[in-house]
Amino acid sequence: MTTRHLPLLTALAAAALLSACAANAPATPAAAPGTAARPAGGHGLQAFLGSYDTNRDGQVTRAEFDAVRLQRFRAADTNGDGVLSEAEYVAEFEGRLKRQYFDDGKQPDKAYENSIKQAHVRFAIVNRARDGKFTAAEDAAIADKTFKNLDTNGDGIVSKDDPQRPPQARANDD
Ligand SMILES: [Ca+2]
Ligand SMILES: [Ca+2]
Ligand SMILES: [Ca+2]
Repeated sequence: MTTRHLPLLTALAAAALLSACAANAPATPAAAPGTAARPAGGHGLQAFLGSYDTNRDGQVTRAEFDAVRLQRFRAADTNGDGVLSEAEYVAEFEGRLKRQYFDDGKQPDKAYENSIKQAHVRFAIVNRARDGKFTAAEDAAIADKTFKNLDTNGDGIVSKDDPQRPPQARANDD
């Protein structure tokens, strides 16, 4: 999925990586645009199940995934105009990150600051129209891609039965 994207996206992703490295933050795997809304600070299948498996049966159906995404989008839209501004988008992410730090008994640190910076970068990526308004339709398009990337056996359910490819392998094919 690397070659067909706009050079600007690549540049933005590179900028995010560079700033993360410059601050000696723990290396975060390159965040592909398709994985933009992954759980705060979490990676992989476990984090995905933790966020979206609402009935805790060990698998995430498309209905569960879509319901949580929509709920999250609506909760983030604090002024209720149906779209997310950059501030709303980042605030929603920061809320989840804060909760996670609290749950882990950690204080905000350098990695925390970097995560917030990356959220700003991600907004520029997900807001494809560059109008400062992240729409539910834009979110749905990303969600679709995220789900299909994880549902590697293509049965419409994300579970441990889906062999997960390492991020590197995922970045190099399409
Ligand atoms: Ca479930
Ligand atoms: Ca809004
Ligand atoms: Ca599956």
